[in-house]
Amino acid sequence: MTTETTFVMIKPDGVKRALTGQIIDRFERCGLTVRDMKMARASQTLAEEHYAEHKGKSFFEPLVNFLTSGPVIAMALEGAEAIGVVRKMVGATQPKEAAPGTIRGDFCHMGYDRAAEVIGTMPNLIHASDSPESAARELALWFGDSEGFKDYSRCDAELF
Ligand code: FUP
Repeated sequence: MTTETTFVMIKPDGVKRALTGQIIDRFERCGLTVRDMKMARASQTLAEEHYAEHKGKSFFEPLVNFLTSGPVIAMALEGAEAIGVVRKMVGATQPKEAAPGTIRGDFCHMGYDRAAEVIGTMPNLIHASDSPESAARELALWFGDSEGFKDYSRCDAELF
């Protein structure tokens, strides 16, 4: 088992819907350790860099506008195979395809389709790194050189 740290962000729709506690609870319950966390408002530049892989696509501009439309919660989460585990917990990109039991599947309701049509991009609550390379890039982008709070262990760490 490889211990990994992944970058996770609750997007403006998740913050505005007051879902931050329920979402973070899921990660804590499955044994992940919070190494860093902050509430932040992405600048235009940060949002464009975060979604650089989508530059040039039709939804890029609405996506950046959406990400800068309100505060987000940015997190560094550590655990065994954390990158893949968190992606599974987040669910499919399109809310209507996200399985029940996943964060998007459980919290994105039918109104999300309409919202996507209106704003030109899918407001799907949460972002999570999809590979070790993107985790390293996104952690550096949002948290800089900081290693986060490496100096503590969960009280149940010995059990896992
Ligand atoms: P994910 O890794 O699941 O967040 O998905 P992507 O990196 O493929 O997409 C990033 C964001 O772009 C999504 F959260 C929503 C938006 N998007 C669209 O609006 N339309 C698309 O066709 C694909 C992505």
